[in-house]
Amino acid sequence: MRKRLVVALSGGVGGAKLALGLSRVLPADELLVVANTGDDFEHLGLSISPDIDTLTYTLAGIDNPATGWGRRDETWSFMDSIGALGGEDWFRLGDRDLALHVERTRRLRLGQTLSEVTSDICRRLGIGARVLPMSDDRVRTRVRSERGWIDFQDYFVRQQCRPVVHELAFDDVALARPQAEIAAALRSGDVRAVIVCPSNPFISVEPILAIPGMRDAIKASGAPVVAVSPIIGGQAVKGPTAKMMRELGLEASAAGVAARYGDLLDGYIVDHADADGVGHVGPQVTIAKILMKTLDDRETLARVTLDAADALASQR
Ligand code: FO1
Repeated sequence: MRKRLVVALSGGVGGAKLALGLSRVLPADELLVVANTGDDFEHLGLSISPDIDTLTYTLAGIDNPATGWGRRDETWSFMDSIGALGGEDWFRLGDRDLALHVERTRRLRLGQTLSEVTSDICRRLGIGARVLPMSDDRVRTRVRSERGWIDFQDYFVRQQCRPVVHELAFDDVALARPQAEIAAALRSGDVRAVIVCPSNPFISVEPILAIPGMRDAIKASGAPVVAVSPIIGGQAVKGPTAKMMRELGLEASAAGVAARYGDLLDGYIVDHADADGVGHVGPQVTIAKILMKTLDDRETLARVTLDAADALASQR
């Protein structure tokens, strides 16, 4: 019986790009995308899940191509009015995007789980693949800078990643349980590959792996685990990955990211620019073009990643 299911771990804009590539080369029922929820926060009285929404909008083809987050064809009347009233307008919520946050908040207050809300929104947006939060329990990423602990979105958006990061914490992760369908999928024996998307390892992937039982479930799935480097030529494609690695005293390189994942990885997809630096990393390296500018780039990288996983599986 051929193993069918691809489980992708994703957060942020880079992860969503590869998730889109995977969704275009796999049947809908063969892709389950695990969304980081450590970036979630309450803002303006709303429950906001940025990485879920970035995945949802991207897979639905309604993402803002310029930013990678939020929706295309947006209007900003609400933000303009909030600003005029002296309210908080540093976290940009477009009028169409705002409706999602208001509706999700309403349903969560009714007692629905984040998974139930997310699944229904994906269905309404015509997304066939499963997009699920890593857990239905609350996890919050916080950053310790020279001025003490700050919430993630305050660091990432309001302060535009300027503070120096001395430490990261995922509050309440020790109490969080892997989302039920994800845990069941990993136990099914039906997993073809676990793909770690090119997301920031610290803020997008480690919250997922820090959930008790998640890392073990991935390893026990029997599937090859293949990551795509989020670093090209020593630089992050987007966001603070390289800066964070330097501030945390780590080597800001593709090899440094592989080392961070430890023994989790069986395969690692690295750009030509970093081919020389990854000779000594543990996982089996595949050199490919990993900068995704076009839709075709996304699909090609998805195929390269799946081929690497299949090759590893056949070696078992
Ligand atoms: N990122 C920004 O840099 N500035 C914003 O104003 C902003 C608003 C925003 C609204 C909704 C949403 O889903 C994401 C948004 N993001 C914004 C991105 C978000 O902060 C990051 O994508 C993740 O939290 C980190 O990957």
